[in-house]
Amino acid sequence: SRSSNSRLDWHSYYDLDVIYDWMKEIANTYPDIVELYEGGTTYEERTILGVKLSYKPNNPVVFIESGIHAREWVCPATTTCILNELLTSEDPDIRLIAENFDWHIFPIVNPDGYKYSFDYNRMWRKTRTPGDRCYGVDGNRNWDDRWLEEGGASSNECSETYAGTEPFSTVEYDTLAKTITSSDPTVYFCMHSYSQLLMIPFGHTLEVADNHDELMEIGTKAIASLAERYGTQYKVGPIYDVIYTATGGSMDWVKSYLKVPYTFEWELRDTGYYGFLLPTNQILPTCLETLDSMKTILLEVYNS
Ligand code: ING
Ligand code: ZN
Repeated sequence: SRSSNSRLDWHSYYDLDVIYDWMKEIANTYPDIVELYEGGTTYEERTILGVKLSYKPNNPVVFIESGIHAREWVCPATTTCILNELLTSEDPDIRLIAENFDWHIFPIVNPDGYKYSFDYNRMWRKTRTPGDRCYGVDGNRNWDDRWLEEGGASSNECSETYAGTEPFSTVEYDTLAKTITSSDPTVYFCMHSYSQLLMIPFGHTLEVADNHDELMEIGTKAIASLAERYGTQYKVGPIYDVIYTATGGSMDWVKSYLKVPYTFEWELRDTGYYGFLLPTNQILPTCLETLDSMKTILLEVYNS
């Protein structure tokens, strides 16, 4: 039996305002545990709204960044569903991870783009910053790590992977990076779709993280537990290996600049049949299997 905090039921995709209202509502419902917080601001002057979930002092921090790409709608849906599970689940392992980490959760770090994908163009990816000829910067190419260096990002403002005019040229990720820095995370999770991959650093080169073997070992266990529930098959590996070269990504910056030990990035369902247009009846299964993998990662971190 799944208790749900009204408004959202994870059988549909919801507009930005509905999701933000739900976040405000859970902050009111759980005033001792949930606190709203502003992770940054956007070009169109929206707030990048997040919540902090904390059951006790001195917990290590898990930061979740989701929805940097507008059209990847299953990401905000999954992230809000996971947030709801952390508050309502009675599974002892979920209670353990919920209560022994502090959670900084940002379901939609590109609210301008998300809104635009609802109202005007379902396939929108970037922010909504205007250029001379085209709109939008790719939020996952604008971070100050090998910015525009080795490939996989573009200097053409009309490209889907436009890196921006300089590192952190977007107010969105300039402000969000400061929030991440001050949250001092031990664990950093990013949510993307689609491809069914669990990725670790780096995107820029074959160079691997200093704790690559540990991340691979944990990631391998995580995709095994993800597969248990419905048989969904994932692959694990560095971004550069399993998907493509990309520079200026948030996880690479968090790993190389903040030296966060545990960094993982999901490419959620599916493998391309529906792609970004994942049917709504797959939201809840995607959430539950993703949480299974997250639980495995965090139990490993907790016991290490
Ligand atoms: N994929 C990611 C993208 O930004 C990625 C893959 C992850 C690249 C991390 C760089 C760093 O292109 C999607 N689906 O957006
Ligand atoms: Zn993405």
